[in-house]
Amino acid sequence: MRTERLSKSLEDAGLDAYIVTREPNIFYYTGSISGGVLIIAPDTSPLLFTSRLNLYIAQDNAQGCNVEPYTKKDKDEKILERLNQIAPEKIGFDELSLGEYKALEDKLGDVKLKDNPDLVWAMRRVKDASEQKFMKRAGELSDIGMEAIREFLAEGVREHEVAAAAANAMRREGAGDISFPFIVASGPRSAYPHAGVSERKIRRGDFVTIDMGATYRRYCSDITRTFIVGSPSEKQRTIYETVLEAKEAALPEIRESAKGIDVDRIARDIITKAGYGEDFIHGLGHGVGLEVHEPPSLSKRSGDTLAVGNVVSNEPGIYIKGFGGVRIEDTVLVTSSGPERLTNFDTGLDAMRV
Ligand SMILES: [Mn+2]
Repeated sequence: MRTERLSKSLEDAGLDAYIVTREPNIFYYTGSISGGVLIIAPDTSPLLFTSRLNLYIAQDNAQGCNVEPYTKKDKDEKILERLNQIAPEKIGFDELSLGEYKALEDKLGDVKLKDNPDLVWAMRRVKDASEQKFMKRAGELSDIGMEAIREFLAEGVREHEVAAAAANAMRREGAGDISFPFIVASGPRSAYPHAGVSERKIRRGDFVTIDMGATYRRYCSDITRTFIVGSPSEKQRTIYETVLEAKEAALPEIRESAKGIDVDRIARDIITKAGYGEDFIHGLGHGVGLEVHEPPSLSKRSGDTLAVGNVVSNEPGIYIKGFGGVRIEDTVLVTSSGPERLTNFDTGLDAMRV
């Protein structure tokens, strides 16, 4: 039980109890999508408080904990009552709003409240066998979505129609949802890493960058491909090949004990040598799991070291204002025998021409 593992990790962190409030964390520990407040302490059974609205789904799905309902009115009171039963000196938590923090601090007297989301992340960043299985399926589903886009994408269609084609294909095959709002960035808009989706009509000669993902059992995939409508210009070809080379050079470095900062540097050096260092305006990658952005990170400032079971994105990019941009991204699992791509859609420039 994950709740039991968290409970056992409290002592080393100098904590007597822990409050979980973030929805993905509640799901991670209990399997319930009800949200609520989970209170964990050694030698007591974990207790999930949830709203009356989500009580039945919590009762039916939550594992490794007892479930109790709260109303808006008695929520604080019930949580406080439970904490008083445990009588801790120091309580850790994943996330509390300033208001929640102050209200608790006020009523708890001498009890110390300590924010310690790392305790949860230490567990969540290492995906177990079942999580890896779900993430592989999420990766396959996003490949299916990208294939639907390749078939649909053409001069004259609009960005939002492109997104719809992929969402439909992924859902039909069993995706629970999309991992995050689509990015369909065509023409000059492909210079925006976070372009969203517009009504722009795709034109001949456009780069079209698609960044999207599917969820399976709530686990995310994250994939980006840049298509080219028609034939690439020489500059487009150079930029595309540079980004692809950077991504391919970084892939074998995504392995056990590698430092996030070093993996980023491998890709960044290639882009810098090609003269586009200033145009690679984000980190190389981020962790992926129940959330599409989580630890560990691959970047210039990363302090993370990769371990078996980590899942990270590998996504170099070049963005030139007024001209356009290219990003190519895969979701990658760190295994004991090296990196394993969870997204396997084509990357060669010829395969990206529509
Ligand atoms: Mn990403």
